Amino acid sequence: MLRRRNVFGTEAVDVKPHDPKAGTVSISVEHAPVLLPRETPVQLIDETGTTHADDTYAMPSNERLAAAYRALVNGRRLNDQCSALVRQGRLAVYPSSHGQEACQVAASLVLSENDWLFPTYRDTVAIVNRGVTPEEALVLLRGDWHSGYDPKRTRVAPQATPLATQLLHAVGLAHAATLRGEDTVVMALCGDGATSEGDFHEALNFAAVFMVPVVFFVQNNEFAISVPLAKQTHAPSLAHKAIGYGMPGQRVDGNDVAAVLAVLGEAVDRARTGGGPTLIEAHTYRMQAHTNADDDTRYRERDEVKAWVDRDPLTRMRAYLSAAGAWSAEDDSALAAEAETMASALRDALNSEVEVDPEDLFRYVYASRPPHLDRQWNKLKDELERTAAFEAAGGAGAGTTESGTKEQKS
Ligand SMILES: Cc1ncc(C[n+]2csc(CCOP(=O)(O)OP(=O)(O)O)c2C)c(N)n1
Ligand SMILES: [Mg+2]
Repeated sequence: MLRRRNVFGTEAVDVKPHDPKAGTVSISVEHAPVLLPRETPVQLIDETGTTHADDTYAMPSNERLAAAYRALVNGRRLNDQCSALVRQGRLAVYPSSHGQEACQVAASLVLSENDWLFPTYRDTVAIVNRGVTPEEALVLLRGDWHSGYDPKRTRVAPQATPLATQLLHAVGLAHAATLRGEDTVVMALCGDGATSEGDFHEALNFAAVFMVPVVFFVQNNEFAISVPLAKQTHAPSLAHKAIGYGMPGQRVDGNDVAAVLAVLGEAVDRARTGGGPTLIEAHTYRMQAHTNADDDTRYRERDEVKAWVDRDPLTRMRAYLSAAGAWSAEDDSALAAEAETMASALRDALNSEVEVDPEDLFRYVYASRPPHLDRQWNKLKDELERTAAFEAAGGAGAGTTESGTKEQKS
């Protein structure tokens, strides 16, 4: 018999360990209701900056909220700078988390140094907040061939583009850490669309059965490119899926950084003290298009977007901190200067030209290169050599030489 923490309190409950031979189950039906999320998302500060006391989740300290607000403002500046760099041709693509910064910031702030973060393509602000530099984070999105950072340095896995694949990796790493006796919790991020993937199911099922210390954090931003949530699932909420796996689920206002910090923090504590995984759904909104390659005016009304702009995560936190006497106009100026310094350094870094080796396109996938890739490389090499020879002979200007002009006339 194992002694595990009750999912919503410190009181322990006796549960039988899963033993397939004995046919026992890991949690009894009478405990099932504590796994259900709330009917309405947890909210500690509403869009006007007004507080709502909660019996389960305590308000974080003003010091912690001020640190979170600084990260929100820097995160917004990073998002908007990256979107501008796409338009300037300096980044190939940027999936912005503009509007989702409260989730981004809280997901990294609740982790300790030994913990790991498993992000998606949209989570650049979260990984920068954990210590990856903006320049490193953007190497992939500017079109280089690999991740620009060492995952082990900051304990941030590479940003995953194939949906939900990172959830399995996250569970594997967390399980391995437990077997080694390490004090490591893993935060695994995904979007609402990713919850329809088979990998999502497999990751949650494995994590629950083996009581793996992982927090699944779904940023429900209402869309998977142009597919709205209503076409994604018929579940009462995404957090309700947790009970099907036997883990607690919770819903939180994803634009209230105080609530996201409290709810994620509680789940991280539970994971760290042997209480197993949790599924958390943040209700937020993708305020901009999916990426620069998407036109969101084709599938959603401007009024809908405007209603979410009114629930901006930055505005309410500024209002709360100011009313609490924990933020001043001078703090605004200092923070704006800090954000501009970061944005300017990022522009400089991305305005420099990179030297890439075209053969890297064909390296590192196979130990020895198969014939079809060899043929492709030889074709490209030939093309590059002919271009180099053309440029060495004067390039486009070669046609203006005397002989070239004569040839053209003839
Ligand atoms: C396995 C897989 N299938 C399809 C895609 C194409 N795709 C890229 S982003 C995306 C939408 C994902 O939506 P969601 O999980 O809600 O994340 P969001 O982009 O809203 O952050 C899709 C379908 C993919 N990247 N991977
Ligand atoms: Mg989404």
